Amino acid sequence: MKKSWIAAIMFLPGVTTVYAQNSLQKVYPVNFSEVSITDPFWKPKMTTVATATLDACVSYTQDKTGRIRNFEKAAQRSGKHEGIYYDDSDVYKAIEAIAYSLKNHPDATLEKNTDGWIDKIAAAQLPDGYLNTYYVLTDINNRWSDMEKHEDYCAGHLIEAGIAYYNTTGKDKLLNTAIRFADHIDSVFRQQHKPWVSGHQEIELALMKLYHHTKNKKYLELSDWFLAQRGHGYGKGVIWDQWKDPDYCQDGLPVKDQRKITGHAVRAMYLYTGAADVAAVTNDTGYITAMDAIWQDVVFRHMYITGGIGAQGKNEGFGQPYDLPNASAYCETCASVGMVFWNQRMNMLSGDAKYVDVLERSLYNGALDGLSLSGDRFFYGNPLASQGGYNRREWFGTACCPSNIARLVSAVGNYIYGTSADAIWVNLFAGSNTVLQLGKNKITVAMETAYPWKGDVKLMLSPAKKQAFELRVRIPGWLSEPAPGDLYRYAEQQNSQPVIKVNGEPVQFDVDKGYAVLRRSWKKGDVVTMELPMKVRRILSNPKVKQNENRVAVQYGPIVYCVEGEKDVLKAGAVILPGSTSFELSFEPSLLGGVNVIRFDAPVVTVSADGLSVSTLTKKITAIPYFTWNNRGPNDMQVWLPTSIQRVSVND
Ligand code: FUB
Ligand code: ZN
Repeated sequence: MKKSWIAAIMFLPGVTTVYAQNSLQKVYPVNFSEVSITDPFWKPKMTTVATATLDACVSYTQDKTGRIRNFEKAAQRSGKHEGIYYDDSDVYKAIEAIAYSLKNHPDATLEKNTDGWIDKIAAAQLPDGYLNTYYVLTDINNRWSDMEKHEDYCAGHLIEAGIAYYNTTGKDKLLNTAIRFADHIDSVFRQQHKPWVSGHQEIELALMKLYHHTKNKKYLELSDWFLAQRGHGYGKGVIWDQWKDPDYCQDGLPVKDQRKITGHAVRAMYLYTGAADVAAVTNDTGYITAMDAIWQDVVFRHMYITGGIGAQGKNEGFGQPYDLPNASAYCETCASVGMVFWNQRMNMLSGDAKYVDVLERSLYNGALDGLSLSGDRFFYGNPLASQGGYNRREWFGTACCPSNIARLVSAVGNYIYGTSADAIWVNLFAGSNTVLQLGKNKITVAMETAYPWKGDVKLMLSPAKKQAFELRVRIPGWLSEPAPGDLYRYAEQQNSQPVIKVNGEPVQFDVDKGYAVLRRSWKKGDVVTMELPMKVRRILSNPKVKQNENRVAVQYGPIVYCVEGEKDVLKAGAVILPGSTSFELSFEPSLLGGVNVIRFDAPVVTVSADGLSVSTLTKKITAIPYFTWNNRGPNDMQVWLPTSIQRVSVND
């Protein structure tokens, strides 16, 4: 197949973005390293990750489990492998998170310790470039025999870590180790036309980062090659031979022929992120056609109101359309992180704000829920209802989620701004400063906001020289609907629009794919303000979601709320929210790190002491942001509240 390779695009700090002619890519995300976060919501979270989450990752990786010891032993080529065959990836993901965090929180001790890890990792690499402690310490002759054994997945995380660490520190040891492993994979498989279906996708997106970093087309070709391996019956290993379920890892059909979401949620998200990255460079519309359909399937039929995905534990992934159990919702933290990655890429390819709407929902709800406010406790799954026995934990045997949420939060600056040849794009609302290159001009941009608690956003633009360009500001989709498609709708329809002013004067604006487009010649000191009318909204599910029948969820801005129980005082499952309920909103600075709460009078079901009669008592209920639940002890919780007594229970 003939491919038209497009000019390389660099996301590296200080490197001017090249807008490829005729490229399918519409938006070029601004890298987090170019964005300084001043935001009252995100900055404290980044500090918590730097001070608590990374400590947890380091101590569990290095001291409390054998992950680093595995590298020490592999360097000696002897010793017993500790843990699970994919544990190397946790070390790499922790390094990536550390690298992002060091950018904003320099920490010489942490950096020195990480340098020590990197020495051990590099020492464990075999002379031919292969690097995997599980096979080095078990039977190296078995390597590359079971496509599910995550060798390429670990390679992908090594590549991401190597690039991140180089970008922050300028140290290239890990990056060079990663490049040698990537070259090994290329020579063993692609160059020899030997089939290999990744049993857990990740390497595709990582190779695309390596391609952008090195500008070496080999990595782009290898990434595309990995994508093209799927769907031809090449799979070999437990997924294929024992479970007989190629759809589990999206290998039932060639990627370009896929139209429905299947299987393991994290695998799917990483696959489509990589496919979008490839398509953005090769202009391969086959991937885009497939992903448009798959995205609709995910968002219209499989997505929780929290932006979480993957309803089932049994495959850590997708079930039947509209089957969205709440108490048993799997909604792995990593899957929400993957939703952020993939939706950013879909926005980049389309310039359509609907993808950022979904990204925002997953980020502020499904993903953030994975991290305790203290930063050192984690949810692996993120259910939408609990009887009280489900709590964040310090760590997990399979520990993919902690470092994943750490790397996402540390690099949240990745999702705020974008540029294109003649436009600046504002996607997320977060206090920040950046300097963007537009043509030969530099535009200093500052944003101030109390989002997500308030809807006022202030943008200050100062081009070095006066310049005409478009400022494209996302009009959040939650103003008119909870999510694209008809899976959810507001109980009270109300299509509110923002008020936008430039230098204090209200302006008319066109709306293009969910963005307010402000065209003018911008000059130093221009100020744009946007008022997003926020109000408490009640959300109903599509009736096909049986679990949410006669239930309602509550949202304010992008934040989904829940009711949390209180021992001996309130059972979340007993709270009813009838249609007539009126709400009071208030910001509570000292509650749960400072949050908006929603108060309402609600009938609460009480059962008589003899258990024979049931009545309701009106109580004042305080709903809290879903992502903050389980920070006040092991309480019960519910997102979808019954509208009448008939539906009372913590549903599943
Ligand atoms: O297999 C590696 C990671 O562990 C997956 O992404 C998670 O779903 C968990 O299974
Ligand atoms: Zn995970």
